[in-house]
Amino acid sequence: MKRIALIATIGLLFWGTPAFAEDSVDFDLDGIGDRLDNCSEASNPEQDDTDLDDCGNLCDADYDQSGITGFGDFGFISNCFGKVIPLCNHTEPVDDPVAFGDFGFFTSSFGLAPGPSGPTAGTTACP
Ligand SMILES: [Ca+2]
Ligand SMILES: [Ca+2]
Ligand SMILES: [Ca+2]
Ligand SMILES: [Ca+2]
Repeated sequence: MKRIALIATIGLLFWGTPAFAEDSVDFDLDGIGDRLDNCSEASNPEQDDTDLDDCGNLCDADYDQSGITGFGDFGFISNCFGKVIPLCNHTEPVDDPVAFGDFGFFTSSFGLAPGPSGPTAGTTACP
C-alpha cells in the first residue's frame, strides 16, 4: 500500500498541476499552451475570437457557423474588404482594415473546417 501511495503522490506532483498539463506543449510558440490555444497551429498571442466560438480569428473563416468555410462565408468576407470588421480579420491586429492577407487566409481555408483549436479539440468544428 505504501508503494501505491508513493506512486499517487508522484503522479499528483507531475500531472496534478493544471498549469503543467495545459501548457507543456506550445506548437506554434505563441506562449499559449496547445490545450488552451484557440488557434493551436497559428501564432496568435492576442487570442482574438470575435464570434466567441472558441476558434480564434486567425484560424476561423467560418462566419456563418456552418462548420466549414464555404460560399456563404465568401459573401461575408467580400463585404468586409477594406473595412474594419474584426470578424473577417485573420491577421493580428484584428482591428485594422480587412486586406489581401486576410483574403489569402480565407482562400487557403476554403472547403475546410475552422481551427484547430485547443478548447474545441475532439469536436468536429468550432461550435
Ligand atoms: Ca500556442
Ligand atoms: Ca496560437
Ligand atoms: Ca471564432
Ligand atoms: Ca461557413
